[in-house]
Amino acid sequence: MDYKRVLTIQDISCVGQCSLTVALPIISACGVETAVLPSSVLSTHTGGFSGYTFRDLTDDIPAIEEHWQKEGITFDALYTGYLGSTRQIDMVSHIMETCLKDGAKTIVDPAMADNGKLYYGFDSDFVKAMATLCGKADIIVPNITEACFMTGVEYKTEYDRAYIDTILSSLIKMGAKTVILTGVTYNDETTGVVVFENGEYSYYEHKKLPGGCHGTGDVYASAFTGALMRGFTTFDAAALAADYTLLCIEKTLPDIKKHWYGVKFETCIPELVSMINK
Ligand code: PXL
Repeated sequence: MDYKRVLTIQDISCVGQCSLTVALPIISACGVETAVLPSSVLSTHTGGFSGYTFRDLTDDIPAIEEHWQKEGITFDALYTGYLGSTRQIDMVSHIMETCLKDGAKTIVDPAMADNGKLYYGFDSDFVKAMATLCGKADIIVPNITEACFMTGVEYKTEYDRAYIDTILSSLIKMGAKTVILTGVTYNDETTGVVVFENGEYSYYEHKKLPGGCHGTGDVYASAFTGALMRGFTTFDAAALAADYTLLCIEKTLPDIKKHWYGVKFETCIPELVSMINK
């Protein structure tokens, strides 16, 4: 088996099933070495808890990068999720240039917004910086809200293919290369992900569940990264990640009142391992 090493940069929310506590187990379960660079430590994520702690680790990043350079440590891919500041985004851009092997893939999930709103603490300067980072990445994994914030396209909850095409062309104008646009819904029964690669649109459509959960974007982008590193095509990795995320949501929904803060992705890891090794 081809053994790949991915670096993922995002926060650690100690409790809340998102960012690194999701990326590390999911990418590892895919059979891929997963190095982490925690950008900050929070007691919980910011989506529904109050009074959480926040330790910014930005100042530690340059020394970590320098040490890796001294040791000759490089990565086959870089996958970024939630980042805490524009300064952190600049540092991630630098790491893209110094710590990756030739031909390494860069995957950016601009984790900063959902359902038409920015997450707590983000502003238009952050959106601009994230759009610049997305312009440098090989693959971006935004939801419709994030895509709209970065491109200035009006956010809509009901739309047609022409609206999605407008978002895609605006992302390409911004500098994006391959786009995986999540949560694209054209009718009441189904939803899916759009894969836009080499100017070609494809759509992986699947059933729509009666509710959503916090943290599904992180589960999705992590499974996508793991599958891509295991040699799946972009479309097949996007489809596998959708199937896995759906399974995780299905396992969580019956208990959503108590378990409102994340998805029970651990319960579906055996299925993820089978899907990856098929
Ligand atoms: O990508 C989700 C996420 C990650 N990290 C932190 C968050 C959130 C979403 O709310 O608050 C700290």
